Formats: sequence, structure tokens, C-alpha cells
Amino acid sequence: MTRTTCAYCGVGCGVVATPAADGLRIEGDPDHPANFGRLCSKGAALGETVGLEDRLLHPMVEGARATWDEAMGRAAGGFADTIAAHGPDSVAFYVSGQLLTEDYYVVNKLAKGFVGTANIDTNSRLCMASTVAGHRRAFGADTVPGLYADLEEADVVVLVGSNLAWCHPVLFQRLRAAKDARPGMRVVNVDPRRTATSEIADLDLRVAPGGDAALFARLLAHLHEAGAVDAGWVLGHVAGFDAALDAARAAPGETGLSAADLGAFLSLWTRTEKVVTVFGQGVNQSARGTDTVSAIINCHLATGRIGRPGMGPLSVTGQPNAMGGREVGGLSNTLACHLSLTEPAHRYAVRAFWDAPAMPEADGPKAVEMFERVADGTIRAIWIACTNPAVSLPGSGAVRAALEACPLVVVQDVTARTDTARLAHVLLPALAWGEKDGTVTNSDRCISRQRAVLPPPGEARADWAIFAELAARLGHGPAFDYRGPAQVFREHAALSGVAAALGSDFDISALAALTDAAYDALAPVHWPVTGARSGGRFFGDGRFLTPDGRARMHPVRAGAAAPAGAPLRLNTGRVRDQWHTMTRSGAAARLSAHTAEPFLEIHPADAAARDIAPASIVEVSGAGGTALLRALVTDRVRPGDAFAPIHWSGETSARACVSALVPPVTDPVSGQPASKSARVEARAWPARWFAFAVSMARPDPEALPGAYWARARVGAGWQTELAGLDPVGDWEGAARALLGLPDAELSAVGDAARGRHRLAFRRDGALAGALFVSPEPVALQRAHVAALLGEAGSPLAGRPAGDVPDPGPTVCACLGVGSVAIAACGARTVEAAGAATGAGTSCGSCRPEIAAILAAQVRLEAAE
Ligand SMILES: Nc1nc2c(c(=O)[nH]1)N[C@H]1C(S)=C(S)[C@@H](COP(=O)(O)OP(=O)(O)OC[C@H]3O[C@@H](n4cnc5c(=O)[nH]c(N)nc54)[C@H](O)[C@@H]3O)O[C@H]1N2
Ligand SMILES: Nc1nc2c(c(=O)[nH]1)N[C@H]1C(S)=C(S)[C@@H](COP(=O)(O)OP(=O)(O)OC[C@H]3O[C@@H](n4cnc5c(=O)[nH]c(N)nc54)[C@H](O)[C@@H]3O)O[C@H]1N2
Ligand code: SF4
Ligand SMILES: [Mo]
Repeated sequence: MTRTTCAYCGVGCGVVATPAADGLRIEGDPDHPANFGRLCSKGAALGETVGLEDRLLHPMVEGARATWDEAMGRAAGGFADTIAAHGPDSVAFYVSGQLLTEDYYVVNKLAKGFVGTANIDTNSRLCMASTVAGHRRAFGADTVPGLYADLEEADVVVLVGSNLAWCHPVLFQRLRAAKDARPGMRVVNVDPRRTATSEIADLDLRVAPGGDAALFARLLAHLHEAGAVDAGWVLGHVAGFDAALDAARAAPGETGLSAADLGAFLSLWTRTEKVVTVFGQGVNQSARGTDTVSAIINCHLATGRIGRPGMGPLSVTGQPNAMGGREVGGLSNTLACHLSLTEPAHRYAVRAFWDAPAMPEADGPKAVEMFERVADGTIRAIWIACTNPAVSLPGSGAVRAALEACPLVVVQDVTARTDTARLAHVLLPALAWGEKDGTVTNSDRCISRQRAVLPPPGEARADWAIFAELAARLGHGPAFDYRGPAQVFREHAALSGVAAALGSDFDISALAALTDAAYDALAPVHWPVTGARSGGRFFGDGRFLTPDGRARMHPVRAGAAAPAGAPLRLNTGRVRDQWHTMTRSGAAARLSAHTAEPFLEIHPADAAARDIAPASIVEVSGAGGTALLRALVTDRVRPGDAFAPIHWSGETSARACVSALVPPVTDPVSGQPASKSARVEARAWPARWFAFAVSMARPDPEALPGAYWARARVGAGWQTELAGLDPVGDWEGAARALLGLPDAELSAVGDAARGRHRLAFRRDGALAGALFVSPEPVALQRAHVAALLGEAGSPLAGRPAGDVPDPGPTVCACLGVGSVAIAACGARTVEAAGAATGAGTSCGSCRPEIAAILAAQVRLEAAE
């Protein structure tokens, strides 16, 4: 039994992992302060994602297996030659909030101190950069003032651009439990889209896209008019109040809300002292993300509602170590321990501490600009670790072209099955979650250990060790001679003491003397951790980290017009059970049962205007490319808006990378891409046939050139959704090639004249694959067919024989309960449905969906 931390989101849940015959048994850690034993569906399925089938287990050079010595010779040698010929700014590192703090520390020390370049940025630029900029602008440092406990102690919680129910499910569970315990508590949800999070909202505000800055500008003006500004606090601790108020009044901008909704929000926020405003990517990923963060913080500063129990702004971070990355200075415009590259005193101190030969004096390029420099040839060698930019950066088509043209691309990943890895000259195998060892920091500043539970597979190495070897090969061996992550951590903690002496908030100097054994045993701890203080909130005492100790309110002019262009505004984001580009969550069949296909949420009016039928395929075109997605016609989105998930890539679908549609537009302050407001058009894709397949082997969609496809793990094998424009003459041949079954025994039924075919292939009497073709979207009980893989039964009926009811699409991933079973169980409440079917009783991530199904059922019965 090993205590460790979940691999996924920034909630940072403690996990207890126990090796078991079929992988790992996973439970929530009852003693971890982030989750107190809770887990969500993704965390609970971690044990199913640690298999080695798709792992990269040895280095590769130009597509061929290589030794570590050969691969590092090529990679480090290429970096050394490039630096020698073209200087340190001709190479770059692009890293990730999924690295451990120790990995992140080492690569930053190498780039900024020893290569001497600020060409190091991270995928956190796409994620947290606007918050970092907003915090620094307001507080003088990138400090998260509050704690998770504030969500439970608040009287009003406002969620802005955060689908907490799906993206931070355990925080959502904590909020739900707090609300159940204190029914007077109110939750406001601000999102242009109706989401699973809407279920908890007393006030569900369908704000206009980008209307959040206007909403909080109006709130500031209203606070003033209502006499709710804390004048004494502002006088003592805040600068810039008048300018901020003037700007808010001068150009409040449009919120898109009705007067009644707006009034209800203003009045609730104004009259409630204990209010927490949580914000997510709907705020950050905008061309005015930093201003929106400022608009939110302004309201908390004006009322002094910050850093005290139950109040304050709370940015929920995305990745497991988004915060650790900020602490080590992972961004191209930050330096270790919340220091700044452009402050000479900070630079000198860090340089002296590292005994570093070089240190850039200016900030480096932010992610989008970094890849533009790869494209224009200024950067000639790039080292990419723990992120998949060919899928996740905006303008992904141009990013891929830039990498294709780059003379040296090194990719350090746990799998070669990524769109970025395919573009690498050198591929280096890294240890994955469950094998690696180090620390992460979550959204409320809690540092916890990720510990190895499994032995290192193949030739994979720890990320920090790979960076240290690169350093040695570049001639900096002595400064990177680490014996293990504990030594790196101690150095980082010691540096934080130096930083604290310069006024930094990030101080964990009390951990600088941890022995290896104490590091191994380290219990979750909130920073700061100094001799004098451990954890707690910041700023409740009115002391901020600016030179004069006063917070800054920033004037925000909200009145921007919506960007013009193609008729639909594409919003992009996440689904409950997948993680980013699916390289890990995609391995768990039960996680794919929730959503197995890329889709486009489009309003019924917009669909009708374009002849787009439900469940048909749509072709979406944007600034830099096109995508093929399944149409999900729904009024969850507003007319004129559309939504698509970010998870699908060339590995999982034909053409579903939504970043190809998103132009590289960024916030002028933070450089964060505006990933939620691409202008696109959608048109019906006139498919002549639709198909659904299951197979034991990984399906090969090349068998049907030009077709739409999306593949996912299911039960014992794979499922594939397909559609095509061109008629297929030989379905048997196509099926055999697709399913990898050249000589399996076939049984078939169908009506060829009507374009209907049902083909089942057996090996040794067991079902090895099946294909169902129809001229309209295939109606079939998919879970039933998938369950027959490897079994003796016949799938050709497409539905269970006799009285076995179809469970419908899986809602509860933990216990495998489907929507039909929930609707039919006769329950009226989520609790009763849980008692009847088990759904929602394990991790609880699906409770919002269960509530929605029960509500729909009640409406149906009322109408009968
Ligand atoms: N299941 C799952 N959970 C995850 C992740 C994952 O991949 N899968 N990734 C993790 C990571 S790295 C991150 S950063 C977080 C992200 O967590 P969230 O920020 O909660 O997730 P998103 O789905 O990107 O976007 C949140 C919401 O912003 C809304 N939105 C779009 N435009 C606007 C706007 O103009 N105003 C407002 N108010 N809202 C808007 C969208 O409709 C969406 O519902 O999730 C983390 N958790
Ligand atoms: N359109 C649009 N684009 C977006 C977003 C959006 O909402 N809309 N969200 C943005 C946000 S918030 C984020 S955080 C990014 C996420 O985007 P990415 O970071 O590109 O996505 P991941 O799939 O998490 O990529 C992680 C990679 O690291 C590998 N990996 C996993 N563990 C390890 C390890 O221990 N070591 C190493 N070396 N590799 C490992 C995985 O196999 C995978 O290839 O996407 C951003 N892009
Ligand atoms: S909420 Fe879920 S995904 Fe996030 S850390 Fe906890 S268990 Fe992992
Ligand atoms: Mo993120």
C-alpha cells in the first residue's frame, strides 16, 4: 500500500495504491486534506491506465530503436552544436504542468542558468497564464490567497467559466456536501453553456461569451452605489480604487443577462460577506483573460473580502502540478520561487545560488510565440517534455508544420502514440505516473508526494534524470549531479529561503533540511513552510507583496465588441472522463464508456438552418483547418455558439483536433491563447454510410481511406464509429482490413440493396470483431455488442436476446450503470436512484447527470 497523489487535475487528491493481480487497486486517501478519501471517476480508474501496451519503453532515433547513449548523443549533441553555432536563443524547451516539481526545477535551472536562455515555456501558458498575470498585477506576486476550506465556509460561491462538476469533481463533491449541510448556502454558475455544474446552481447565468469582465465591472460599480465598498480597508491596503471604479462605470460592456438575472447576482454578491469567486478556463482562455481576472479580484479588494475564512478569489488550477510549475518559475517570464527574470536583484540572487554561468535578462517568448520562432527558423532545436503541442496549441496545423521543418525535435514522453511524438527526431522514454517519484502542488498550495508504486518499465527514466543527463552532456555536470528527487527538492526549498529574503511569498525553507527518509515520508503540507509559519491564508492582514505593501486594483474597460468573422463561435473544453489528448485516460475502457466520440454541441436553430441532423457528421471549418465531429443538437449552447471537446487527436479520430480550428489569438498581457472563442462555420457532411465496429485488435482506419472514424477502448477490445462519403463495394474486405481479421470465420446478415450489412467474425468460436453498416447513423445497443467480444454469443441481432434491458450510454463509470437503467429505476432523487441501481454511490462524478436524467423523466411522466 502506497500513499500517492492522483495523476490528473489540480484538485490534487490523495490516493492509496495497492498492487493487485490486474494492475493497481486505487482508493481515496482518507487523510489527504484535498479529498478526505473522495475520488472522481478518473482517479478511481487510475489502476486501469498503468498497463504497458502503448508505452514507449526505449529511446528511438529517426523511428528506429536506439540506446540511451545514441539517443542522448544525438539530442544533446544537436543542442550543443546548435548553441555553439547560433547562440543559446536558437534552442528551446517546451514543458508541462504535469511534470513533477523536481523535474520542472531541473529543466528551468538548466535553461535559464546554464544554457542561458529564457526560451523555456510550458503548457501552463495555455492554462493559467492569465491568472498568474492577474495575481502578479494585483498582489505583487502569483499568490493564491485562500484554501479549499473557503468553499465550505462561504455563504455564496460564484463559479465563473468553470465546469467544476466535470473538471474538478472532488471540489464539486465538497461543495455539494457543504451545500447539503447548510442549505442556506447559494451557488451561482456563470457560463454561456449549460453544463453538469448548472445542476448545483441556485442562479445559473448564461453570460454572453466574454461578458464576464462586464459582469464584474458592473458589480464593482454596484458595490460602490450600494455602499458595500469597505472604505477603511481600501484606504489602508489598496491602491487604484478610483481609476478602477471610473473605468468600470465608463465602459461597463454587455453581459448578455436579463435585468432580473443581473440584479439578482449583484444583490446576492453585494449583501453576502462570505463570498468566494472561483474561476476557470472560461476566464483565463480569452483575449482579455488577464483583465477578467483583474475585474474579479477588484471586487474582492474593494470589499476586503480576501484571505479570510469563506472569502476570496480562487483560481482552480488544471494540471496536477500547474502550481509547482509556477513555483519553480516554469514560464518564460518568471524565475524560480516566484521571482522575476527582469528584476536585477532577483537575477543576481538566483544566479549566485546556482553558481550559474549565464542568465538571460529579458523574458522569453510565450508558447505561441515560441512556436512562431520555430516556424521562422530562429529556434532550430526544441525539447518537448510531457505535453502534446501538436494537439493542444492553437493553430495546430501551423504548429505541426513548424515542427516538421525544425532541424531537431526531441520529445520526452511515456508513449510514442501521440501526434507530437510522430514528429520527433529523437524520442526519449519517461517514467509515468505510478513509477515516478517527487512532489506536486495543488490549487490550494498543498505540496504532496507522488510516489512510485510500480517498478520502472523497460529503459524509461525519470524526467529530472533525463534533464540532468542533458546538462552533463552540455558540460554542466557538477551543478546537476543529483542522486535523487529528494536532493533536488532540498535545493529548491533552500532557494526559496533566498527568495523569501527578497520578499517572495513562496517560502518552504523549513523543508530544506529534509533527510531522504523524511522526504519519502512527507505528509501533504500547505506552503508557506517556514520556521515561523505553516500554511494558512494570505492577505487577510491587508499586507500584499508589492513594494508599498498595498494591493493594486487595475482599471478594466469591459466594453469590447464580439470579434467578427464566421457565424458560429466555437467554445472548446473538457468532458468528464477524458484527460486532454487521452494518452492515459483513453486506456481505461470504463472512461471511454461515458463519451466515446468527438462531438459538436450545436443549437437546434443553427442545426436546422444548416440541415444538420442529430447524430450526423458535421464538418467544422475555422481559421487554420477543418474537423469532422458528431452533431449533438442541443439547447445547452446558446444560438450562435457551439462547443467541442479538446480530447481527440490523430491517434483517436480521423480529423477531430479542435485546435486546428482555433486561431493563435492571445491575451496581450499573459500571452494565453483565446481557446474558447474561435469563429467557425459548420456544414452537414453528406455521409453515404455510417458504421459501428467492435474488435479485439486495434482497428486500422486506413482500411477505409477518407472515412470519418473515432476509436476507443471498450471491454476486452476496441469500438470504432465510422462514416464515409464514398460507396464501399466490398464490405467484407474492408471489415477484415479494418478489424485485422484476414482469415476469421464470417457470418453475415443484411440487405445490400438498402445499404445494410451486419458482419460478425469469429476465431475459435469466440467473437473477434463485428461491423454494422447502415445508410443512417447506426442504431444499436453498443454496450451489448461490445460485451460479446471474446464470447460465444451472436451480435447480429444488435440487441440483447430475451428480456435483458439495454442499459443505455454509461452514466456511472464506476459501477457501469447506464442512462436507461437510471431513467427506469423509478427513483425521484439521486439518493434513491443510487440505492436502486448503485449509480452515483462511488465517486459521485455522475450525480449531476443522474439528476438531469431524473428531472427529464419526471417531465416525461408529467406529459403522459
Ligand atoms: N475531466 C477532465 N478534467 C480536467 C481536465 C481534463 O482534461 N478532463 N483538465 C484539467 C485542466 S488542465 C484544466 S485547465 C481544467 C479546466 O477546467 P475548466 O475551466 O472548468 O474546464 P473547461 O471545460 O475548459 O472550461 C470551463 C467552462 O468555461 C466555459 N466558457 C467558455 N467561454 C466562456 C466565457 O466567455 N465566460 C464564461 N464565464 N465561461 C466560458 C465553457 O463553456 C466551459 O463550461 O480542468 C482540469 N480537469
Ligand atoms: N482549444 C483548446 N486548446 C486547449 C485547451 C482548451 O480548453 N481548448 N486547454 C489547454 C490547457 S488548459 C491545457 S493544460 C493543455 C493540455 O495539453 P497537453 O499538455 O498537450 O495535453 P496532454 O494530453 O496532457 O499531454 C501530456 C503529454 O505528456 C505525456 N506524459 C504523461 N505523463 C508523463 C510523464 O510523466 N513524463 C513525460 N515526459 N510525459 C508524460 C502524455 O503521454 C502526453 O503526450 O491544452 C490546452 N489546449
Ligand atoms: S478530482 Fe478526480 S482527477 Fe482531480 S485529482 Fe481528484 S481524483 Fe484526480
Ligand atoms: Mo490546463
